[in-house]
Amino acid sequence: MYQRRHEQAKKHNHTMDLRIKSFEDYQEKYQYSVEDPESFWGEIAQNFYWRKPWKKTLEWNFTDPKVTWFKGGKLNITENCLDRHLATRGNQPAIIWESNSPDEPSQTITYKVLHEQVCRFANVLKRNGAKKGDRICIYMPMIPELAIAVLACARIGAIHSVVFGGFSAQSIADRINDAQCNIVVTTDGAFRGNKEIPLKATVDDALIQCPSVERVIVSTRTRTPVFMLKGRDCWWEDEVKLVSADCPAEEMDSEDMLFILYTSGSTGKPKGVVHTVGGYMVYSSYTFANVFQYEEGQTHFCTADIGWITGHSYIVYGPLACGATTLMFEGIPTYPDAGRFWDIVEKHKVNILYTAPTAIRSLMSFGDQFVEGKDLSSLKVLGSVGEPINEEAWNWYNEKIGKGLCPIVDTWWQTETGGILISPIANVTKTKPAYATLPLPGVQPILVDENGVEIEGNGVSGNLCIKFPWPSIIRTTYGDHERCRQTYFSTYKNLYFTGDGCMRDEDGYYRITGRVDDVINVSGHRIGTAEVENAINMHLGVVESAVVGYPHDIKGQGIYAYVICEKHVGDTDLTRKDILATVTRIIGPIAKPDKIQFVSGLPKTRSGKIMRRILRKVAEGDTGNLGDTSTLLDPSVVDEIKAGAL
Ligand code: 6R9
Repeated sequence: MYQRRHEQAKKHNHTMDLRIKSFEDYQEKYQYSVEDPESFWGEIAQNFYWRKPWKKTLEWNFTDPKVTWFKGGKLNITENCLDRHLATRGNQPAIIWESNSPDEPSQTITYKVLHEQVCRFANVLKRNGAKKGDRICIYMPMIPELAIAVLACARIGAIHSVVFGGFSAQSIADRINDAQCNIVVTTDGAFRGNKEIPLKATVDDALIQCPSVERVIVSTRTRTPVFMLKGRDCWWEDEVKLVSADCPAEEMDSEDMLFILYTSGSTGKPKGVVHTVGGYMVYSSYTFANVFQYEEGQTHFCTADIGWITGHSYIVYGPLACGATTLMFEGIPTYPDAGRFWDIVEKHKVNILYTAPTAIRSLMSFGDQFVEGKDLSSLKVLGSVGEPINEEAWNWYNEKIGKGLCPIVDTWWQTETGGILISPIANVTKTKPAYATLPLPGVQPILVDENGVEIEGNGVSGNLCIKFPWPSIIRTTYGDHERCRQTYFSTYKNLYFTGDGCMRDEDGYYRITGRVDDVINVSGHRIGTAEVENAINMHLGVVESAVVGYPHDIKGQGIYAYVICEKHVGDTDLTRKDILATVTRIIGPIAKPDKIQFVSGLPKTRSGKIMRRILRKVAEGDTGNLGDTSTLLDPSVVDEIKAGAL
C-alpha cells in the first residue's frame, strides 16, 4: 500500500490535503494521533515523495534516548521541496526576496529557477570537495544565496550548520570546530539597516583557529574589499560558471542528519542540536500547512533569520515542501523607518505574517502613524514566535495589523523540537491573548512538579514536558549524545523536558510562562547566563560575574550583569564599555548586557553557590521581599547590591 500511495504522491502534491478543517476535525485527528501515532504519522508521511518506503514508522525510548522515524525510508528533502513541484508549479514564485534597501528592486525566484540554482551550487560544493555527511558552515545575510546554500547541502547529503550573521568570530570558530566543518559559505559583507557588516573578515578571524576548514566560498553582496586567500577561498559567482545545472539528489536515509543548529542552554557551551531528514521534513511541512492554513498561491512572510530554527522550518523547508511562496527579507523592521514591514506586506500582498513579540513591541512603541495608510488587506493570518507575547502586544497586533479579522497563532516551540508543538490552528482553534492554546496532533504535553510528578487537571502550573516523540524531536547533540540525554531526558524519567514553565487554564489551554532554567530570552534569542558570564570573566580585571534576566519593555528580557572587579580598576564607565566590547567579541552584539552593576561581592551560600534568586529580584526592582537570606555566607553584600541597583 505504501508503494501505491507513494506513486500517487509522485504525481501530485498532496501536502495541501494535510490540513485540518474544523475544530471537530482537530479533536478527531488529535485523538487518533494519540491512540495510534504510527498510523497517524504514516498517513501524513505518504504525502511526500520517498524513493523507498519506510519499514517501521516509529521506534523510540527516552532513556538512551533513541528515536527513529520512518526507518528504512529513502528520500532527499530537496526532491520534496523542489523537483516534485516542477511539473505543477515550476513558474510559481518559490522565493520573493526583499532587499535591506527599499530602493533596490526585489527578486522573484520561481521553483524552476530555484531548482536550477540549488543544483548548480550543489555541484560547486562537490567541486570543492564536499561529500555526503560532511559538515558545512554557512555564515550569510538574508539573501537568496543563503537559502540556496542550505538546500544545496541537503541536495548532496552534506550537513549544514548555519551560524547567525550576528555572531562573533569566536562563536563561529567554536561552532566550526565542534562540528569539524570542512567548508564555509559566506559573503563579503552584509547590509543591516544603515550599517555594513564585514562578514568575510569575521570568517577570516575565525578560521585562524579552525584547521578543519579547507575551502571558503564567498558570494558577493556588499562589494566590501575582502582578502581572498589563494588555495582556500573562491568566489561563488566564478564557481557556478564552472559547473552544470544538473545534480541528481543524493539518496538519504530517513534518519541521516539534515542539519546542526547551535543553541544556548544552562551551561557555557552552545549545543549542536541535530535534526534528521525524514521526520523533520514531515513535521515542519505538516505544521506549516496546518498552523497557518496555507492556501495555494498565498505569500508567506516569516520575518525570522535563517540563522535561527524559525527560519529553517518556516522560511525554507516547511513552505517549500508545501509548494508555497516564501518571502525573505534582508533588513530590519525599523529601516528606513518603523513602517518597513507594512510596506513589504502592501508591496508583495503578503497573506501570512509570522514575526516575534519583540518586533511587535518595538514597532508599537514608534506609534501608529507608521501603520496608518498602509494597505494591509491582503493579510489573512498572523503568527507570533520566540517568547511569550504579552496581552498589550497581542491586542495591538490583532487590532492595528489584523484589523480584528486575522487569527493570531501564538506558536510555542524550540530549536530542539524542529517545528511548532503548541499553537492555535488558524481559523480552527479559538484564540486567547497570550495563550499558545492547544497541542498540535501528535504532541502530548504534560505538566510536572519538581519531582517529576504529573500535575493533572486544569487551572494548574508546572514544568512543561512532552511524553511521546513527534517526528522532528531532537535526535542528539552533535558529537556528545550524553549531553543530549542529560539536558533533555534525565531531569524527569521518560519525559522530554522543555526548560519552560507553563500553566494550563480552566479550558485546558496552555500558556508558556518562560524559561525555568538559566536561559535568558532576549528579543526571542536564547542566551545562556553562563555563556555571558564566561565572556565577561575573560576581561582583564574582572574577578567574577553573575548574569540574570530582567523584564524589558521591548526585548522581553534584558541582560543584567553583576560584576566584581579587581581593586585597581578605577574608571567604571570605561570598564563598562570594555566589558561590552569583550562580550561582543566573544559571543556577538546580541549578548551584550543591558545593565552592568559593579559590586564588591555576590550573594553566596555557605557552599559557594550564587543565590540567583536574590540577584533576579534586585534586577527586577523587587527589593522589598528577597525571601530567606539566612543561608548566605555574608548577608551584608545584599544591602550593597540593593543600594547600587540600576
Ligand atoms: C522557535 C524558537 C525556544 C524558547 C522556548 C520558550 C520560548 C518560543 C514561544 C516561547 C512563549 C511562545 N518561546 N516560542 N515562549 N510563547 N510562543 O523560538 O526556538 O530559539 O530555540 O527558543 O523560546 O522559552 O523554550 P528557540
